[in-house]
Amino acid sequence: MILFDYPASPNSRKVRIVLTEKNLNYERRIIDIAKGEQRSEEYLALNPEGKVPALLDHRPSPDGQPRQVIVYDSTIINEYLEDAYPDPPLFPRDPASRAMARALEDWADNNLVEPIGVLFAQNVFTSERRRNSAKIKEARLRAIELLRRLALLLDDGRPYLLGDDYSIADAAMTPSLAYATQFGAPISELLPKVAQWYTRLKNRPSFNA
Ligand SMILES: N[C@@H](CCC(=O)N[C@@H](CS)C(=O)NCC(=O)O)C(=O)O
Repeated sequence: MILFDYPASPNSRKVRIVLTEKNLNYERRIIDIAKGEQRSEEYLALNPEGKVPALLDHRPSPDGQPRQVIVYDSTIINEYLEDAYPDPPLFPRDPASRAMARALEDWADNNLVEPIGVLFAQNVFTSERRRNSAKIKEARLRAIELLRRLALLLDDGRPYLLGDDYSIADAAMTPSLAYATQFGAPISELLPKVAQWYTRLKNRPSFNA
């Protein structure tokens, strides 16, 4: 398998985490999005969306013919990985819990990502002199406000978002949690249950994927 990714991209990291959790070997091809490589003709032929990540796998077709499979979008790649490589599973079996896992992943991608995007842009793409400290403070607080939703889930003492087992919901939150912490959202002070859960995520080998 080849993963087309960019080290700092949270969506790419979400897939690297799942590949590692599933003990899958893969090669990395870095697409430098800061240089616009995602819009090269060669890459667009693989992923017409012009974004990272994308995954290339080799799997025979249903009639047994060798075949290259290209999948893009982190959520869809992770669902493909679950379907193609079900062990160990990262989606629960129970349909209601599966729906919850998907809802949490979707929330991480579409809601939590918003203040994290601001923190990332301010801290990584903006020179220290031009940084907007009011914007940074607001984004940190917004991240905390959003993460209260996870604190409610974790309030009953469960180790992971869906209960006893690590799942795609935990994997999907990890990149944003890592950036929230790195860029100063006061999680350990204000949301101790979230901080404890985050420590659990950090202790898994996939955290460094
Ligand atoms: N829904 C897509 C979003 C992918 C995405 O936005 N990737 C960003 C990096 S995290 C990217 O490639 N940005 C470059 C661009 O939009 O030109 C996914 O989950 O994979």
